[in-house]
Amino acid sequence: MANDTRFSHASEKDVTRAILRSFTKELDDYAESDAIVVGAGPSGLIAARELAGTGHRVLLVERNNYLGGGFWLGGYLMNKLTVRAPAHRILDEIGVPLQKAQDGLYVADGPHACSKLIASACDAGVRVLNMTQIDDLVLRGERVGGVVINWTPVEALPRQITCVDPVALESKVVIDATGHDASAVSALERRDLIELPGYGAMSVQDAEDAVVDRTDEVFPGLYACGMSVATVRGLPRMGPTFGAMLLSGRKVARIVGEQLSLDATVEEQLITAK
Ligand code: 48F
Repeated sequence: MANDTRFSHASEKDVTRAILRSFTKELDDYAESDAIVVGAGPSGLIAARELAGTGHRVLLVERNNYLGGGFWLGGYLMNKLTVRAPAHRILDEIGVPLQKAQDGLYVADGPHACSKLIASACDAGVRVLNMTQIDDLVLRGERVGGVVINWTPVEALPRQITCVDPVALESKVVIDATGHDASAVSALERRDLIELPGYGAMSVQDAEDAVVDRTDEVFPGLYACGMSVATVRGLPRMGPTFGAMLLSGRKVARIVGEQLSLDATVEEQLITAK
């Protein structure tokens, strides 16, 4: 009789091949996707989750090993997050316990909220490339058509000892969710295709509404959400309150989703007309 308390047999090469085949298959499948979200902070995680949840193929690219960006901590290394109404409803939806600090201001536990958000993005079907940094964009004429990536350790070493060419991934749209850096949009600034004013001084009260209001396409095929919107539009920073990250991520997913559906309809009509 089989003893089911013992591990089943697998040798070293079997383990290596299982990892390798699974990873390369996924990378092959996602060399072309509907949307690439750059940056796995709160805004990127929500944007990716909502787009994948509506049936789109979404790849999330993150330069760190861990996902979550600034969402593990609520500011000054204290792991309690604040969100203001109405954004608390998103945390409620994904099952994050909230404490009411005062009317319209809620506190969540950072590790609990962040891990739930990551899990909900993965559950929705988002695929992740971590330890991967985007250092440029693919441009097709006047439109963004993908990202140029390399391993983070390669990017972190001096060029003279890592002459490793990057590779590129194609997508219908790219979403810059890289926080204050606005890394994807910066690639256009380097070519004088866009101006990047940088974010302004902290104003909790004004910044959150402004970031959500200005969340949109910033260049054909390139969208921004979260703190990168503040950098791209010259808006105030909001400090350690995260409601605008969640609502901005949700808003960009809605705009991108509508655009992708519209493009698919036009494509179908063209095929039928042929
Ligand atoms: O900074 P981050 O959490 O961005 P966010 O979603 O949220 C901002 C808040 O955390 C906070 C705030 C509001 O309360 O002011 O700062 O806008 O996450 C950005 C993620 O993008 C990754 C980075 O490691 C982080 O996880 N990232 C940045 N540049 C690149 C990148 C790049 N070039 N390639 C890949 N990932």
